[in-house]
Order: sequence, then C-alpha cells, then structure tokens
Amino acid sequence: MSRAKLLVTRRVFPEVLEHLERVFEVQSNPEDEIWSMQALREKAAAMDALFVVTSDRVDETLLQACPRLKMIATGSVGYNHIDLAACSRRGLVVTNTPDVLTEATADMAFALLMATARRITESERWLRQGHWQRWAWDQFLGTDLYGATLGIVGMGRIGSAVARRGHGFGMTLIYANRSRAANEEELGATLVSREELLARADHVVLVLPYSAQTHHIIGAEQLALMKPTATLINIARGGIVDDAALAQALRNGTIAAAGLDVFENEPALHPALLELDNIVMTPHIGSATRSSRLAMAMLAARNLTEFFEGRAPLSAVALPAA
Ligand code: 8YV
Repeated sequence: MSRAKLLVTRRVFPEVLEHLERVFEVQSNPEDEIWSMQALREKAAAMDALFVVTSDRVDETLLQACPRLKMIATGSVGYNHIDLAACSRRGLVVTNTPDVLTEATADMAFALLMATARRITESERWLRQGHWQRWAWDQFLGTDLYGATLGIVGMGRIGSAVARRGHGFGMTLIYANRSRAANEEELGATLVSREELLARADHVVLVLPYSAQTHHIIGAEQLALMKPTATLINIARGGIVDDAALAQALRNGTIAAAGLDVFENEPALHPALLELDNIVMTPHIGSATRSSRLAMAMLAARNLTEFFEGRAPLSAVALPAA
C-alpha cells in the first residue's frame, strides 16, 4: 500500500522529519524557501496532510486545490491562519501545539516587559554608539516592576503562566477575559473590564488569540486610557494592536513604552515603529527556546502520525463529525 503524502512547508528539526518519514512520503522544504500562495497550492495539491506554521495561510482557495487532504497540523498554538469553518465543512482534522510552549512564551512576556520598562535595548544602543561619557542621576529612568500592577488581557494557559511569574515580582494582578478564569483564586488575579485594566495597570500584557473580534482592540482610544508611565507588551498576535495608533501614542507620550514580539503584516513592520526609541521589538520569538520549538514540532508530527496510524490526534482543534 502506498504511503500517505505529507507536505512540510518549513525546514524542521531532523529528528522530527525522521519521525514523519516512518509513516509518510514526505515532501519538505530543506532550503527553507519562501513559497508564494500559488507555489504552496501547487505543492499541496496532491497531499493527504499538511504540516504548516502561522505564516502559511490555510484558506478556502488552498483547500479547494487539495482534494485528497485529510489533515492539517500547525506547529503553533494559535490557529487564526487556518479557516476552521472551511476545514470543518470538508471534515478535515486540524491540530495545534498547546502547552509545550506555555512557559517559554510567558518567559518572553517577562523578558520584553523587563527590557521595555527598564529601557534595556534603548540604553544598550546608546552605549554602543559611544555616548556614555559619565553617569547621571536621571539617566535612562524607567518604571518599577516589583510591586507594580500588572494587567493581563486574556487569561488562558499563557496568561496564567504570566500571572504566576507576577507573584515573584510582588505584583497586583488584574485581568480582562471573556469569562472568569476557573483558576482565578490560585492565580490571585482580579477580573476587571478591559477599560478598567487599561486605566489601572502599570504594565499591560496582551495574551489573547487573534480573531475578527479582537482585531485592533488596542487602538488610539484604548491607548489614551492607559497611564503615561505605562508599558504595553504584545506577545499574542499582530493585528490585536493598531500599530499605527501605537506608534503615534509612543511618539506623543500617551504611554511610556512598548515591547512587541508580533506585528500587523509581519515580517513587514510599520515604518513609524522603527523610528522610535521607546520600543523593544523582537521577530516573533515568543516560543523560541530550543526545547520548546522542538517540542512544538514533535507534537505537530506526532499528531500527524497518530492520526494516520488510526489513533486520535493528541491535540485537535477540529475533528470530523462522528
Ligand atoms: C510560533 C506562535 O512559533 O504558537 C504560536 O501561535 O505564534 C509561535 O509560537 C510561530 O507562530 C510558528 O508557527
């Protein structure tokens, strides 16, 4: 019997490829080339399964080109790049990679928060440029983290992991979420409206999924609610924040600083962001520790092999109706 065909859209760890090759006839991308939508459609056309990442858009047009497709595994916890309704109409299995990246991504929220509030990259740039002639009382004054009020928007797995870190910093924790978190007591966090959170928090961390409902939920109006000393951290998705409005708010001093790991239209950046000093930017590396990325890729691969060997995938976000 011929083996099922799998397309792996991005270069992946050798041990993950090896795991997949035991079950699939794999077409991969060892040179990690950038494929156009058209090229992706052509390569995916004969496939039974796809192993994608968040930069691969899985939409109606792609699905129409793949009549044999049974499963899509994304190497990410977020799946806003996949049209789930279109997948469900076709009875496709869709899997993601929750849990294995939670702690690494929460660490990244704190890394960005500390770098932003304490002006680490800004002062390092200044130092490297040879400006450091003498120490001064008011050099690169930042904002306190210890004892501050941390506002977490989105209280899922990663939001909870951010909250746990907040305890080590003696923080008062407030959060905004669609519903009250079941682990609220354990987290010691208080549910407030998004508006109250923005007004009260010294630091705001965004940890919610992107959807049509969360598009630009942080725009000019919301930024104006924040304290002029506040920092905004986005480790969730570009598009949740209106980047143009944020650049304006950072320029005007509406808020003090921002730390961003994700951007609207990434990897393209809004040019106004690049002109600002009070911003720390990283190239979507929230989950980028060796162990976390390997675990994500392996979980995506195991989802694929489990399903094609007749078992239930380990972390499905969509399954065919029984
Ligand atoms: C991924 C992410 O590394 O898991 C997610 O949703 O955003 C990141 O951890 C990246 O998007 C690759 O798919």
